[in-house]
Amino acid sequence: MALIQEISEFLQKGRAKNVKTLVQQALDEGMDPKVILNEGLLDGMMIIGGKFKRNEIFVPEVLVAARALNAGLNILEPKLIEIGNEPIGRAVIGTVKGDLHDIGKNLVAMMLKGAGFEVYDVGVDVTPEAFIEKAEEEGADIICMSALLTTTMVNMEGVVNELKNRNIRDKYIVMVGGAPVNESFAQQIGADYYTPDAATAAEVARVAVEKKTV
Ligand code: B1M
Repeated sequence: MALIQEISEFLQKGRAKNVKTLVQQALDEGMDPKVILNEGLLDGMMIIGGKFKRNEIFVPEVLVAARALNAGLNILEPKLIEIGNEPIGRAVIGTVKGDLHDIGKNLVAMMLKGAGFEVYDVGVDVTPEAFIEKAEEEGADIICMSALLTTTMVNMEGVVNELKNRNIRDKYIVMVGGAPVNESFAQQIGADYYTPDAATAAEVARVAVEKKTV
């Protein structure tokens, strides 16, 4: 079996140690780090995303695959920086003010990473100011907000309003999600996108950033 395919398959099985060893082996054999990233690691993570979306696998399997992805990325990152591999976009993600739920948000962050984004995770209970300051600091393309409580989803609007107050609303794509959130709520608060799950969030973010940069 080709080394690249083995990396993808071990990642899907969540075998972090094997992924780490094989990524190192691929580098030692002189393989292009971008090929290892795109056709090995990210390919495996996209397959996991698809299976999760179709309910063929569940949160624990996604988390172990994500751990394997991170193990591979840790080996690959210095090489990617060396050759100047540009991420497909930069995303700031967090759970909104008053809300401490982070499992879904972490899954979305991992899928974004798996889709080739540079991800800045600002954590939970995040104020509008903190979302925006991080986005400005890192030159983000997209701000991703998660909420799990009906009492906190309203705080998503605070971020959109604060972007408007600062006259920078058009600079950012705003995506919202989480169990109580839906399409009509997203439209009502002036967000650009609502997505129902982590895999869709990564797909939609990729397309939205591509559209933004053309
Ligand atoms: Co909380 N909790 N909780 N809780 N909790 C819920 C959400 C609740 C529905 C349980 C219930 O009553 N049936 C309820 C909310 C009711 C409501 O508002 N309608 C609730 C409550 C009330 C509370 C407390 C207020 C309880 C209390 O203290 N009285 C309290 C609030 C604390 C706070 O946040 N201030 C609280 C606390 C907690 C724990 C700390 C114990 C724990 C959180 C641990 C953690 O996250 N580290 C917890 C948990 C685990 C849950 C449940 C059981 C599971 C949530 C979860 O992780 N789901 C939840 C009940 C339930 O959902 N069945 C519940 C798995 C996760 C993968 O799904 O986050 O929906 P989810 O993410 C999905 C999608 O929504 C989407 O992608 C993910 C999967 O692909 N998605 C996005 C998420 N963010 C996205 C962003 C996007 C796009 C997609 O774009 C940016």
